[in-house]
Amino acid sequence: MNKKGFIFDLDGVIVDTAKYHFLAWKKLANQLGFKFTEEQNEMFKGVSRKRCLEILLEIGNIEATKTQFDSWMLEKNLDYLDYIAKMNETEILPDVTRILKFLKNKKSPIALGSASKNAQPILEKVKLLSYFDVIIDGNHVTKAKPDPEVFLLAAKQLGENPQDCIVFEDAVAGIQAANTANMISIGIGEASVLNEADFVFKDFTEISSEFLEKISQVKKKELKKV
Ligand code: B16
Ligand code: MG
Repeated sequence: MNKKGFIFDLDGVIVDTAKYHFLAWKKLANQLGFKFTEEQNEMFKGVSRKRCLEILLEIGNIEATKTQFDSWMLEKNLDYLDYIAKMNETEILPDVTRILKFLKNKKSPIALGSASKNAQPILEKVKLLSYFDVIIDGNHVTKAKPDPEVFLLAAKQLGENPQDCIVFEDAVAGIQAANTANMISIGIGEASVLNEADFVFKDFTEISSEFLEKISQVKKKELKKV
């Protein structure tokens, strides 16, 4: 297997922390006097914390002062951290560990490319931190997906050319970021939603070692050969 770099998004790819984000945002919305639904929470996937609060306040039609905005962001994060504190290995999504073990055995460089500022503690809680050579998260970037900054920085720190990187993502904005970075994009989720991805799988149980070996031999522009 060639030395391709593999970059994983966190929420929706490695663990399903979206449910905890939802509970924390819902609590804040209810406190501010309006409802927040799971359907609305879909808009928050892959989106930065600050942008999520902006969208939430648009939904509730609420104007906030800078002080209120900052304190609501902090409050939401503290509630979210309470959920994170209780996480363990059982929350790793199906076959993620198998794929990470396979790549590690092949000595493939592995990075995390996530919008979350809580990425490192989450990986520690689920005991996956040691698989990652590089962690790029919301603390390291200034531009949110679909900007490719997070993935380009991950490639740089892995010492890989972007065209030698493969990204696993569950959010449309993340797939767009990977494509703009000229990386092979693999969507994890619904094909109808992630239709801009080079490949889409429902989850990692559908990804074989043979497939990983094959895409490791090609660049994005040669994908038709796979
Ligand atoms: P935090 P990802 C994203 O993670 C989540 O999908 C998104 O809902 C969340 O707002 C964002 O992280 C920021 O998270 O509040 O922990 O900094 O999918 O990019 O791994
Ligand atoms: Mg995600």
